[in-house]
Amino acid sequence: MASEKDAALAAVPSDSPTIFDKIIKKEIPANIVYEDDKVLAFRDIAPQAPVHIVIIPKVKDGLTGISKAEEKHYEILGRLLYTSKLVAKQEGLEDGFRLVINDGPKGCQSVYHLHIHLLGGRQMNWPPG
Ligand code: D5M
Repeated sequence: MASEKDAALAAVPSDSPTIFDKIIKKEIPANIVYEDDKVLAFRDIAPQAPVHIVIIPKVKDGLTGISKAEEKHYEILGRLLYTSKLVAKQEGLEDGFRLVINDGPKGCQSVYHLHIHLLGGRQMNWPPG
């Protein structure tokens, strides 16, 4: 199986629909842990920690990644961060957690629909790989 790095290097940055659009439309199954009108959160298919959740905007609106953010995205960016905190609480991560946004090939991004990784349930290390 390809590593996350291999998947990221093979991914072609584009604004085309991704696997996350299929999850949003419920065309493929996902373990959804939080949903509202703007944001969806589901368990990562390849967890890197006991708790590993992906938090995404339901409407991409050009946000293939954080590097494409514009002023018009202020509100959704804030909602994504705030939702990350809500989900961390929901998952019982009182002792701490990590939020990660990968961007572009060197940032190890493999899915071009902005997402925040919420990782927890184990001791994190620094620096990250
Ligand atoms: O993170 C993209 C993440 O998306 C990666 O950790 C795997 C996850 N992923 C990919 N497909 C699925 C499905 N179908 N369900 C749940 N999670 C999924 P990146 O930062 O782009 O490398």
